[in-house]
Parts: sequence; C-alpha cells; structure tokens
Amino acid sequence: MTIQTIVVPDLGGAETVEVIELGLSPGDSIEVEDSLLVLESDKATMDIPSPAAGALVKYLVAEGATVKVGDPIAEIEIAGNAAAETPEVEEVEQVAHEPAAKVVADVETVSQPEASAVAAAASNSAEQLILVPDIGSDDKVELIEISIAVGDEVAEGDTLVVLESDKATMDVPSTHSGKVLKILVAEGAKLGTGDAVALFEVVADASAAVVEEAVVEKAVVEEPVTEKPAAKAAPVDTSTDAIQSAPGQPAQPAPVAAEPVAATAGASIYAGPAVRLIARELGVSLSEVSGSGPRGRILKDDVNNFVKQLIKNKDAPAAAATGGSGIPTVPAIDFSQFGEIEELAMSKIQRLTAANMQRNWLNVPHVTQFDDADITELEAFRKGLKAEGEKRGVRVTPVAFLIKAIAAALQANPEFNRSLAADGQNLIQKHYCHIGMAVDTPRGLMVPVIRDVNEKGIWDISAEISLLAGKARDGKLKPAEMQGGCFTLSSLGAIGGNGFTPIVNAPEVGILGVSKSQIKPVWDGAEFVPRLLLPMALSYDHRAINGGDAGRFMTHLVKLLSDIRYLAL
Ligand code: CAO
Repeated sequence: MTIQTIVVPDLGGAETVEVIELGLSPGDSIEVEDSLLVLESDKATMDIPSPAAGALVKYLVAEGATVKVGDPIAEIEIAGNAAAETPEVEEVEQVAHEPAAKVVADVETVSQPEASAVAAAASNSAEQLILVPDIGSDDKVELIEISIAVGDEVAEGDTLVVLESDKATMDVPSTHSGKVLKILVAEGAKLGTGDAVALFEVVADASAAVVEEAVVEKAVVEEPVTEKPAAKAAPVDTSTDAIQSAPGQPAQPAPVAAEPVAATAGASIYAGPAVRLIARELGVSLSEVSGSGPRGRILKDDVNNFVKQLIKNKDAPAAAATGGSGIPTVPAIDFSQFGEIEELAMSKIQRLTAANMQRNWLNVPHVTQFDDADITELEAFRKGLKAEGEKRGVRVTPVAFLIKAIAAALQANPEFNRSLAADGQNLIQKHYCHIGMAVDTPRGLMVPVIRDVNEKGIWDISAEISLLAGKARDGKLKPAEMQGGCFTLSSLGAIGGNGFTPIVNAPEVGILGVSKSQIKPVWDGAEFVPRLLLPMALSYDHRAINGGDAGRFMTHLVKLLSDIRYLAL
C-alpha cells in the first residue's frame, strides 16, 4: 500500500481557490477520477479527481480554507505499488531545472505547467518564453492570426496572436516587452492557457512581469462597431461564467456571449476576470470606472471606490437611482424591522446564475409562444418500449422524444439554429444540431449538450440523457460536454406546473419549456375525447426570429410530437 499526497493541481490561472466541499470520510474507497473534494475560484467550481483507486486517508484542509497550486489537500492510500501520477507541481519543479535553450527546442511538446516553469526558469536571462495568459477556460482554442514577426519590437500589451473559440475572437496580449526571436506556433494550432507562443529577447527587467496578471483581449464583442479598434480591443473576461443557470435560464459553462458589463462597456476597458465578476455582481458598468492600474487597468479597488462614491452621492437621485447603469436599482431594505431574519451567503453558482439571468433578460428581446402537443399516442408507444428498454438497460422518458423532435424542427426551421453575429449585422447559421438539456442538480442548474441529435435514434438519445444528467448531478460534466448547444430544452414535466416562460440561453435564439402533461377533454368534431396534452412554451430572441418563424417552428413541433411517425420522414 502506498500513501499519496494529493496537491492542488494547476488552476488555469487562478491564484487561490476556496475549499467548498469535502465529500468523503476517512476510509471511504475511491475510484480513479472520483471527486475527492470541490474547489471554487472566481470563475468556476472544480472537482478535484482522485488520480488513482484506493481509499481516503484524510483531508489536509478544512472546508472554507483558501489554497493555492501545490498545496497538499488530501492523502489517499493506493493499492499495490501503482503510485498515481506525479502531481503537476512536481513536474513544474523538475522542468524548471532544465536549461532554457533545451526547453525552447521542446516547446511545442511541453505541457502547460512545464511551459510555466520554463518561463520562470528563463526569466533571469535575456531570453523569455511568452505564454498564453489565462483565457478563463481549460479548453484549447484555434489560433487564427499571428500578429508579430521575427525581429519585431513588441511592447507589453501588444497583440501577439488572435485566438478564436466558438464564442469569441480573442487578442492575446504580450506579457513582456522585447524583440521577437522565434515564433513557436503556427496558424491553425490549438492553444490554451500557459502554452508557449514566442521566444523574446526581453528588455531590461521586463521578464519579471507576472504572467498570470495578463488578461486576454477580445476583439469581437458585443459593442457597437465604432467602439471596436482592430487590434487592441477590450480585454474581456472569458471565464466560465455560465456553468450554472437559474430557473428558466439554463446556461452553458462556456463563456457564452460577453456579460452585460462587457457588452456595454466599449472596447477600451481593461480589467481582469475577477474585477469583471465583482462589477457584474455590484451592477457596475466598467465603462464608467477609471482604472488606476498599469496602462489604465481597472482594479478591484477602483470598482469598490466607484461604488462608495455612488453611495456617497446618493443624495443626487439620478445617479443613485440607476446604479450607474441606467437601470433603476431596488432599494436596500432592512428586513429585520419586519421580523426575524437570517442572511444566507449566495454560492458562487447562485451568483453566476443571477448574473446570467440578468444578462440574457436584459439583452434579449423575448417573446414566448404557447401550445399543447397531443402526446397520447407518443406516450402509448413510449410505454410499449419499457420491456425492451429494460433489456437494453435504457430508460426512455418523454424528454428523449422532445429532444429528437426539436432536432427535426430545427432542421425544418433553420432560423432557430442561428445566433446573432457579434457585429450585430449578421446571423450565424449552424449546420450542426446539438441540443442542450437543463438538468436540476443539487449544485444548481447545469446544461449538458447532446451532440448531433439529428443523427441519433431514441435509444441513443435516452442513454445520453441518463448519462449526462447523472454526470451533471455528480458534478462530473466536463466543460466540453456543456458547450456548443444550438437550442435548449427545459423540462419541468416530472415536477409539475401548467407552463412557464423560459429565458433564452443566449447566444442561442430559442428555448423550449415543457410542463407536465395532463389528460384533458378535446373536441374531435363530434364529441369530447380524453387526450394527453403536453403544455409547451417556446421563448425566442425577437432580434433573430420573427413571430411567423416561431409559429411555424411550434406548429411543426406539435405535429411531430402528436404523430411521431413524422419523425421517421
Ligand atoms: N409530463 C409528465 N410526466 C413527465 C414529463 C412530462 N412532461 N416528462 C417526464 N415525465 C415523467 C417521466 O416519464 C418519468 O416517469 P416514468 O419513469 O414513469 O416514465 C418521470 O417524469 C421522471 O422523469 P425524469 O426527470 O427522471 O427524467 P426525464 O428524462 O423526464 O428528465 C431531466 C431528465 C434531466 C430533464 C430532468 O431530470 C431534470 O433535471 N429536469 C429539470 C430541469 C429544470 O430544472 N428545468 C427548469 C430550469 S431551466 O429553465
């Protein structure tokens, strides 16, 4: 038996995180990848998986503790000699002893922690590896443009390369000033936080700059075109703000569209993810805040001072009443004057959910259309599948048919499979068909995405619903499993209710809210007959969808669900 100490792995740029959940007890057995504990940063909640099967010996931290990369957090006992992989921080130390020149030669194959260590090792020499700073996500994104050439003199903050995810185009700024000796990437490569971009001959002590202080700049945001300089655009928080959602507002974990602050802020705002988060939480538009940091960077203190100033000025009704954002604020009330109260801290998930809700509610002009689908035959057919489902180990619920029908309706009504382009002048037509499904979990709402639904049958879709809903509830969804949705289904059918108006999960343009089916009398031309009716509400973004499009989509969906033979056509 081997005892292994588990340390905080690379946090993708976050300096410290809070321990929010210790889910096991000493002696509990664990499998590889089982969650040992949960950490929470400014941007995301992270399960720390066990690197090996074994048993928990003890935790080395308490809930609420603040930890950083490399801190020991737990001890596990591993069967046999199969010691788990060396923790990332140890890899960092090993690589740091290697000569910079050798490491540069290997740069295209080094991992993120290795590359970080290389940067540290090189920082005292005249040569400096320039790394991708924190882009707020673990995902690799495509390099679409190299903005520097060998021999260029580059200033700190100048754009090095441009990355493009399916959500945004990001300018990656240089973390150092210096001369470009070598470019280590090619267009089309996939890059992530910490990957090496170039080798610089640095100017004076510029190599001491702290890499993680840098933020990613995003060239394509939702600002008016006039505010958008070609290269040096606003740094934007691409954090995984949308991991969770709220009732009526499922969201993806990816940095969907920019938050309201970014959307209205203009292209000259320079602030990091944590500052943007605080601004969002406080309802502060960063465009109104002056930055006191280097190169005008907005610091947390600047936001706090801005709010303090607003409070001081509360006698000036116009400013205070709008919270500086043009939206009237709800007055603060001391509820204790009415009776006993308790103040409960909102979790990160709840706060992010609230921010997403507000963002989409304020940005998207919503219309909701209602209809009932007669699912009498569908339900009879579905119940008839029960025995075969048991044999296959698959549980088929109405949700599988809904997802299949939505995919067919999207194909027949491609207006719903679009997003507004960031420039507000174009529409992006998607030729893939990935459907998001809101899942109610103890941590909040998650929206895993079932991919290529149009190519899958009911058995496969049902199996994926169970798999993804299970992963969501166990906190095991990977970011990629929550990205790329074209349309979202929010089913409260198993819970109840006659109807609700879901909020569009931007940048998607449509969401279907489904309530509990009920038997109701329906006139068939001669008499009332009992039919099973499924209440549905389709919310859509009226900028991208017209009422006529929505009417056709809904009518088509009702037809498909009322007679599922059409799904086979
Ligand atoms: N009307 C009546 N019964 C329904 C129904 C409906 N519209 N939809 C599902 N049911 C039934 C199912 O048939 C199942 O019963 P049987 O086992 O007897 O067939 C039962 O309700 C439970 O279903 P389920 O919830 O286990 O599974 P599901 O496939 O219906 O749903 C999922 C999966 C992930 C959508 C669901 O578990 C969930 O989390 N829903 C909540 C989503 C949410 O919170 N949305 C609102 C916020 S976001 O806008």
